[in-house]
Amino acid sequence: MKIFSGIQPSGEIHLGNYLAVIKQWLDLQSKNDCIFCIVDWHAITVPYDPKILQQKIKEVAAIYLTAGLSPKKNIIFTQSAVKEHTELAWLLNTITPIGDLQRMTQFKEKSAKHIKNVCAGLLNYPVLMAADILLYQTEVVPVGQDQKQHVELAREIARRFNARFGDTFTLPQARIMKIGAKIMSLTEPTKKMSKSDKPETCIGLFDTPEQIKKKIASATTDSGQEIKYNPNEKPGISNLLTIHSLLSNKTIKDLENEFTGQNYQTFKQKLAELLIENLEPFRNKKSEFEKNPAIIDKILANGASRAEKIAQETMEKVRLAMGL
Ligand code: ATP
Ligand code: LTN
Repeated sequence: MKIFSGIQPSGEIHLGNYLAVIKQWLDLQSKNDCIFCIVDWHAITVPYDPKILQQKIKEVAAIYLTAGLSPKKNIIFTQSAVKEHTELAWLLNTITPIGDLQRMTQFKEKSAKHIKNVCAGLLNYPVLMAADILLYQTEVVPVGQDQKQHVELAREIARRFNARFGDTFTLPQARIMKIGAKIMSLTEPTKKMSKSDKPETCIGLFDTPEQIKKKIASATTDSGQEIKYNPNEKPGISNLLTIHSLLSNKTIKDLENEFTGQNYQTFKQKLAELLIENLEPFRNKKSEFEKNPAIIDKILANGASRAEKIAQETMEKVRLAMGL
């Protein structure tokens, strides 16, 4: 199957990105044609620091590689290196009703958060995302729960384009994990863990053991002391159980049994140990890539030239279909 997905080079890549998305990519890479993108044009739709954007792009690439994504088997590249993404986004803008964009949950949330800086790019964000997906005739888009609505819109845009200009695009669909599709904030477990929130709300993949211990120890838990999964009544401990389950490959039921009669503090200590162990490769490899940034530049350049070939083929079809 043809797979496409991406992560924005904004903020610190966190456990939610890793458990809900990168882990899916790792499962998919052996049997599918996968493209993993670093979506820098999406990251600049909210205020950002141009001086550190390139460093952030490399950091995301380092995370992809450290997690175990193969640059030979998969195409790994930066969105802005393939100009066809903007060309297709513009063309798709002409068939996308503004109303569809205004009702997107992410647009409503982000425009409320950045009230003084609501640019047209933030509204058109899902059209660029549709272009990313449709350029590569993608069948499956592995993402977290919050991006499902955008993938559905991409499918609708493709359907509309095909109906108006003739069969051109494959209709994509989202792939979402059954457990862990939405990892919650450590301090406000009814909100999703997000890159753009304060550091104490999320575990970054490069966090030190001390930071991990501190953040888990102060993660919000619920009233009572029982280690029981119940996202409505006990969102804090349920989120921590989900994280444990995804890292240890134990079911939530098994974890509830294992921790029967124990308190939150003991559970949190065990979870912190598990996180420290699982994130160790990220901390170690980060310095390796920092010492030799040329490796990453080469991988991204190679990925961009492979991606560009596919993107150009699609664009030829699109221009012809639209009479351009
Ligand atoms: P921001 O919150 O600042 O928009 P983000 O943390 O959502 O950033 P993205 O680059 O937008 O990061 O997301 C990359 C991928 O990670 C997307 O597929 C998204 O659905 C997924 N994702 C992000 N946060 C979570 C989370 N808390 N739980 C599960 N998946 C998540
Ligand atoms: N909007 C996504 C990032 C993204 C993406 C994509 C994901 C941009 N283009 C194409 C999958 C496919 C987000 O995670 N916020």
